[in-house]
Amino acid sequence: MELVYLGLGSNLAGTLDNPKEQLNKALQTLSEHPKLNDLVCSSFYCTNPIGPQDQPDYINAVVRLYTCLPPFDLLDYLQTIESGQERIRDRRWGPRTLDLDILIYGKLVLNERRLTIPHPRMSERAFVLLPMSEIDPQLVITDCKTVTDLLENCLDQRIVKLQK
Ligand code: 5RW
Ligand code: CA
Ligand code: CA
Repeated sequence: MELVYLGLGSNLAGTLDNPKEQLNKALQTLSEHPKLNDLVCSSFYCTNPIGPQDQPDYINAVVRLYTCLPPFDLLDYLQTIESGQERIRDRRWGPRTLDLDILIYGKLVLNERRLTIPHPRMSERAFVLLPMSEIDPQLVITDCKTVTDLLENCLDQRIVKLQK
């Protein structure tokens, strides 16, 4: 079994009521997979968009789980969930109903066209680090720094914890 952290994001309601429901639906689907075990989800956070600014705020969260799925099988499953929730691949870094990213997969380091692990920008994003620190504040990311250490460089990014 590998310890995996996923990033969840949404800033479009799609056919649901709001982006929060997109995350709730994705969580439900993730938890139904027989090979994704012991899911723990952080709080949801409302976050200013990073990248293009002409889009709504995001709802972001992080999930920790255990799995025996190989990384590309896990990626396939995440992309199936994204498609099932009407993700439209419009422009790069544009708004979306659902984004599911593999942030960390055990101790794996991978640089391939479809998949880079650890996620290349996670160590500078409050919308990843703050929810992650809720689950595992002492988690070591880049072989030297903890999530909590890395968060210190992200204090300028606006992020608001939502009530559960
Ligand atoms: C684009 C990440 C540029 C880093 C991207 C960049 C987001 C987001 C994106 C998300 C928030 C990817 N995804 N902003 N921007 N939350 N708040 O999930 F430098 S696009
Ligand atoms: Ca992403
Ligand atoms: Ca993605």
